[in-house]
Amino acid sequence: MGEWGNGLSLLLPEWQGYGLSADVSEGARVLARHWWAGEPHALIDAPDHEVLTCDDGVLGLSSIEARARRTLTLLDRAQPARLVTLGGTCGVELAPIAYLNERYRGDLAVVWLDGHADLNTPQSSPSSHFHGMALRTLLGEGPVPLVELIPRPVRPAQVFLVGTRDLDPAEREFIETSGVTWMPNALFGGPQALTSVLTSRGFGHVYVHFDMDVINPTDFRNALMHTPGGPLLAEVADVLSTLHRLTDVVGFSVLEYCDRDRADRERLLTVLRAVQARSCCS
Ligand SMILES: [Mn+2]
Repeated sequence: MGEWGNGLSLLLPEWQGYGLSADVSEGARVLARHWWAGEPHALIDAPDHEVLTCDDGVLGLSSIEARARRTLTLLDRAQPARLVTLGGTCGVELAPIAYLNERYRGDLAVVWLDGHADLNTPQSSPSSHFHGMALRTLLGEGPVPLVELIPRPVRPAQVFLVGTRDLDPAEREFIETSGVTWMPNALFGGPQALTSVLTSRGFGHVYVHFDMDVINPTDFRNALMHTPGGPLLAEVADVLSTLHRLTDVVGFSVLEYCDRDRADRERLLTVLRAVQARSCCS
């Protein structure tokens, strides 16, 4: 996708938010090679081998913080109006969403296409893995060194959890009390349910977070976390293309991809190329 217009493509192959495996680093690099095909992009690399320490309940916190700082510095200098991010884990979302939320002064709907809510705090997390805390941190509640990097926390009213179905008890409680919008079945039967809610709330800009584990694992094998249930890839593709057609998508991320099955890689690339064509021509 390269530096299209005043947009920037970011490759953030960080695995540290999951703590155990470098598969998602390789997955992000493989997707970048095929999807972006040599077009320019910014890279904040992560070492394949690193011994992580657990600080304040977060595995790899200092490693994650250093890369989030570098990414924010890069974005503040480049000042892109649009961003496409290939990660790594959901933990890489901190800098792209924090940057865009500040740039658009909170006029940003955050559509979280994910089997998980990523709404744990360091205290509630069963795993200490930051990728399960990324969205809560963006909402201003998370590990202090990371919260302090965020100029303008996301408000709960900006958040739309779509296809989300595997929740920890503390996440469920937060969803019920905070005012975030939870649409676990919004992708079944077409994208209208989601787009009409976004339109009625009056957002001028949209961020689309796409964790591979939103897809039903019986239909797609290349997600890091296999999460039972969920929409088919074709249903996700339908909502992605509709969002890009009907709303101003200023940020799009593709995360937690593991390059296990070649046919599934090709099916995903077909979807991503269709979305790309739409954003270029709109
Ligand atoms: Mn996730």
